[in-house]
Amino acid sequence: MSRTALRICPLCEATCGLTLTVDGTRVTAARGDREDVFSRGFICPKGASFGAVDSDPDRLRTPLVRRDGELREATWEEAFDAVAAGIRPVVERYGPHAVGVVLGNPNVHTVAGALYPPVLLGALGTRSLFTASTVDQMPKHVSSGLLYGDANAIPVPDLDRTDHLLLIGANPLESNGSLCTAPDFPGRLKALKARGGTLTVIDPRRTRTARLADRHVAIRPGADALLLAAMAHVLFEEDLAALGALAPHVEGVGELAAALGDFTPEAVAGACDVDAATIRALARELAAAPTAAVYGRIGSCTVPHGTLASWLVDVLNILTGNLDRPGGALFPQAATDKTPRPAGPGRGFALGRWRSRVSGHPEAKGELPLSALAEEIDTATDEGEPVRALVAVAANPVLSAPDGDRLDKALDSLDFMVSVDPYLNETSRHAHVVLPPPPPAQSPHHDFAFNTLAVRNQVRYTRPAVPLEPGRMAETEIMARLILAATGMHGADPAAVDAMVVEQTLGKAVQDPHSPVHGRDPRELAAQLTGDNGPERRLDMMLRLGPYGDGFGARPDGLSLRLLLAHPHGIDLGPLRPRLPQPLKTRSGKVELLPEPIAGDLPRLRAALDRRPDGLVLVGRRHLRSNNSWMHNIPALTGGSNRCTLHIHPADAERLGVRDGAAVRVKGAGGEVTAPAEVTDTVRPGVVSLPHGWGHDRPGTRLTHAATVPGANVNQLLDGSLLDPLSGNAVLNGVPVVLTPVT
Ligand SMILES: Nc1nc2c(c(=O)[nH]1)N[C@H]1C(S)=C(S)[C@@H](COP(=O)(O)OP(=O)(O)OC[C@H]3O[C@@H](n4cnc5c(=O)[nH]c(N)nc54)[C@H](O)[C@@H]3O)O[C@H]1N2
Ligand SMILES: Nc1nc2c(c(=O)[nH]1)N[C@H]1C(S)=C(S)[C@@H](COP(=O)(O)OP(=O)(O)OC[C@H]3O[C@@H](n4cnc5c(=O)[nH]c(N)nc54)[C@H](O)[C@@H]3O)O[C@H]1N2
Ligand code: SF4
Ligand SMILES: [Mo]
Repeated sequence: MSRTALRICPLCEATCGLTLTVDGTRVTAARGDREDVFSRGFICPKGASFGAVDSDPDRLRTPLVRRDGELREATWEEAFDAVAAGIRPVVERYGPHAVGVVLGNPNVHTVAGALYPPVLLGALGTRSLFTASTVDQMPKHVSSGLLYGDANAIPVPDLDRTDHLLLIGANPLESNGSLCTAPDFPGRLKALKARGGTLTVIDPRRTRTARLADRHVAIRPGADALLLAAMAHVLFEEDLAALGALAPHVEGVGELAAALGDFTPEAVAGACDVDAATIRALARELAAAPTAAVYGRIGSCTVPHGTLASWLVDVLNILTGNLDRPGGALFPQAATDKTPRPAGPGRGFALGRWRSRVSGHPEAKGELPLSALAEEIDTATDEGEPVRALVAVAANPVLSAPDGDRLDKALDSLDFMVSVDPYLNETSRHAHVVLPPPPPAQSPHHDFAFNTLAVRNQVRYTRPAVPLEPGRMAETEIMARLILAATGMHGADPAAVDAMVVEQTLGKAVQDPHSPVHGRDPRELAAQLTGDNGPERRLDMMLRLGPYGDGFGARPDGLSLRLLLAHPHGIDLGPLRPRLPQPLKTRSGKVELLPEPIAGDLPRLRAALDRRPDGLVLVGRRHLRSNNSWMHNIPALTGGSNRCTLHIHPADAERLGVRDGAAVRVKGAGGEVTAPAEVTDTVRPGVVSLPHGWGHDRPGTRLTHAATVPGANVNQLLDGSLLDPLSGNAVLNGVPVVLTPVT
């Protein structure tokens, strides 16, 4: 007998509500949940393959523990014994920083990934933290930290109400959006056009998104910060800057105008390969639109001036009065956000509080660059101990980060490594212990991360659609036990981890004069929490303390887990609303338009005015049916146009003697790879494109299907030395490469 169950899709940032068909314990179909308050029935091909992703036979069912060099199936007890025995001696002998933690992208797609890594890091006290953020959006965090005093205060474009959208280095028709959570992003762009709005896309490739645009500007990769600086320059020069209601909340406008003096459209045109008239037109259109939003993503972040480009995106929104107004770019307010404090000066954002041991990279948001992970393991210095033990959670840096070959060797040299991962893949094959989480249908879901980036305030929670299979352990429990094993409390009740967090959080809340529970007894509050388990009680607590919460009775209509469970399709909390100055945590209490670290980085941008790459540069691309490195094992999601080919413009192909379909050798600073050429004029001349996440040809993995079409690892072309200096983010786009046809 089949039944249906609701499950929020964890396969990309759009967070669509799915209706799963379940036969016994197997998901046999997935369709869009038409009653979902946010996604209203939308589904994409990846979501439709939820059942195949969920039931992939290569998913690990039991823990693996290395014995005599071989990873073998083991019991959970043996696995956690091995974790405790592996990590504790390293901490005791070499100190906490010798234990590295690597957190990958799926942590933002799981309940466990939101609730437990912060506890692990707090308890370990290590500074050796590396995450997927530094191969992704760290420039945006740094820019927000400096502008607003809060690295997580990221404005999102008001897709459904804007009159003019300027997309930079984003391809939501393939990615379904990022740092802008919007189920059916493509439909929302079409609606923008249908209501008479305009769409402009800046991308060196004529993507599916670019084809939808009213204007597509095929910029030279890596030059966006220059183009955006020139647009801001035009706003000042032509007296188009109009902050409107923002003016009292912003400082540094005059200083900014002076700092951008050199960046005229004529001065940047050569480096951008965009003519000055077009740049002026982009600025004028932005200023003239009744409302407008500038939005930048991967192509604007993973470049040498990623922080400056990310900052300039917000600068343009601010100068045109579009920040924090409907139709512009606004700060969402999620249901699990902390109790909003009253507006006023905050503690500000600090960068570089410590530095990486080998190359001296400054920390950003408590993290060191993922590009520096290999050297932090394989290089001894007088500065301290190398990383000798590693905890990797949902991370595959061997494919996702620069120079996987070096990282491969470094991981092999570790005293101990544990991976929390459903697959034995390029990274987890190096672990001494692999702890496999259950498939998504057996896990609960709430979008702690993405609701803070959503184009509409809403809240949804789905319990596991299918009960845990015998022998499985919830990922939340795996993480709680891992924390205990890593911090000297091996064998304690995992519920103690949640209880401790509840006690600490409520203890703080009752002392906070702005909290709805100020002055109450934390034990009385803890006793009121509902939920079947620790993570549910923590969700209940966060909802009740949050901006829409019931305040444990203070606002009886407010949110709680109980109310959320009574609304299985979610609760709509309304459109994005202006919030300034409340979100600001800068020392001045204002938006600090020209922060010192940014001003200090402008000379480097000025130096780029004269730069013209003389050879080919590489950019990435995403395919709708893929997701980073871990979905190539699903037959339904591979094949067709989802292939690891090198896109090359016909003019370049002709000049270099590259034939369509023939193998080409691509050489970069970190190594070389071979891929079949796909000659296409969707890339601009001078640019070639390879997707990332491929290269499934390493031994010792269990990815049966992926190994049959392994593709090439584009990140082997990088040596890890190219970074955006302020954020430590890897440069993944606009990288110089040399091609030779394979004969
Ligand atoms: N050249 C180039 N490189 C890039 C990019 C690019 O555009 N170009 N993009 C970068 C970006 S944006 C990102 S975010 C990174 C991603 O980098 P990573 O996070 O390292 O890679 P992913 O492939 O997302 O998956 C990480 C791991 O999570 C595991 N996993 C899947 N589901 C779960 C789960 O529910 N629980 C747990 N514990 N594990 C799970 C997978 O098996 C996989 O091993 O890659 C970056 N690398
Ligand atoms: N289908 C699918 N969806 C995904 C993912 C996936 O792997 N597959 N990954 C998820 C993740 S982790 C993330 S972070 C998001 C990313 O979401 P997006 O940022 O929308 O992803 P991309 O498709 O990589 O789009 C980046 C675009 O930038 C362009 N570009 C490259 N260099 C430059 C440059 O210098 N300047 C400009 N202006 N453009 C440039 C590229 O040609 C590309 O079209 O997608 C998420 N969704
Ligand atoms: S768009 Fe993203 S969240 Fe929605 S169904 Fe597709 S993969 Fe899932
Ligand atoms: Mo990402």
